[in-house]
Amino acid sequence: MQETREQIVNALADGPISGPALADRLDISRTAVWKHVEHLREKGFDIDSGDAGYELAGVSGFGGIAIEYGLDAPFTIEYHDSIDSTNQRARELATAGESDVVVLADEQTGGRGRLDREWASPSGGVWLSFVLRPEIPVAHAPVFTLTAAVAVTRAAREAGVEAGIKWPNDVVIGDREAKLAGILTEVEGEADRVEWVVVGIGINANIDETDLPPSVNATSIQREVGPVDRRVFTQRLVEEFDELRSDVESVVDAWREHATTLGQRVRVETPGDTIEGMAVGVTFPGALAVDTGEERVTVTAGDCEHLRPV
Ligand code: BT5
Repeated sequence: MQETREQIVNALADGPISGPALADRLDISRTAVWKHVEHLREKGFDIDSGDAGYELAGVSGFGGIAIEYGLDAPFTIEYHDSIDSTNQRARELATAGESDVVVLADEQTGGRGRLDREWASPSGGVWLSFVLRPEIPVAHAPVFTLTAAVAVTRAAREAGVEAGIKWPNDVVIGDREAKLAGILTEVEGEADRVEWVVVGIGINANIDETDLPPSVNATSIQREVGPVDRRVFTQRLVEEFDELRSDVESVVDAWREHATTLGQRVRVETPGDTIEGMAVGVTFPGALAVDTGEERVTVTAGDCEHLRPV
C-alpha cells in the first residue's frame, strides 16, 4: 500500500499523468488510483487535476509520507496525530528489532523529560524519537544527546531562531535562556555494545505561549519568529542528525560552536552532589569539565544552572 502511494507520488512529481495511464503503469484499477490520490491529498499532497491529468503542485502536510517525500536521510517516519510518548513507542520498536525509524507526533498525552518529569506536548510541536542501533559501547551513548542538540540548533537557526545549547540537553534562546527544546536519550545494551538507542527530541514549534506550562521558562519558534513549516523543519532536523551521526567524533566540536554553557559560572546538581564553578570544557562523549577553583571536576550527568557573575 505504502509502496503504491510512493510510486504514485513519484509518477506525479515527474509531470502530469492521467488516471488511466497511472492505473496501467501500476497495474491497479482506476478506482484504486483515485482512492490513493484522495488519500495523498488528505495527507498534505497538493495534487491538481487538469486536462493533462493529475499533477503534484506541492506538499504542505505534516505527516509520515509527506516528510519522507524529498527527505535526504535513510529514515522511515512513523507519524501519529496523538500518542502518549514517542519515546515509549520508539522503545517498543527498538525492542522489536527495528532501526532507523523516526516516531513523530503532533501531540503527546504523556510526554516525559529526564527523571520521569512531565514534558508538555500540546498539538503544534515537533515531538519525535529516533530509533538507532549504533555499533558503540554504552558509555558513548550520551554523544547522541549532543548530536540531537546540534541538529536542533542548526535547524532552528535555519528557521531564523538564534538558538544555543545549554549543557547537557537544552536548546535555549537569549539571555533569559528560555527553553525551546529538550532531549531525552535512552539506551539498552551490554557495557561493550549498545543494543539500541532512542533519542527523543521535543521542540516547541508552532505553539502558543499560553499552551506551555506557565511555571516553566519556555519559548516556541512561533513566539520567536512566527510559525514554521514543520514538515521542512523536521526534514532539516532529521538530515542534520543523520549527517552528524555518521561522524560522532566531530560532534563535540560542533556542539562547542553553539554552547552557551562554556565560560559561565555554573551549579550542577548530580544525583549525589552539587558542583559549583566555571564551566571550562566539554569532552567526548558529552561530559562537562568544571573548574571549582580547587580542582577540575568532570560531570557526566546532571541539571545545570548558569549562575550570574558575582
Ligand atoms: C528534557 O527533560 O528536557 C527532555 C524532554 C524530552 C521530550 C521529548 S518529546 C519526544 C520524546 N518523547 C517523550 O516522551 N520525551 C521526548 P528535562 O531536562 O528533565 O526537562 C524537563 C523540564 O522541562 C520539566 O520539569 C519542566 O520544568 C520543563 N518543561 C516541560 N515541558 C516543557 C516544554 N514543552 N518546553 C520547555 N520546558 C518544558
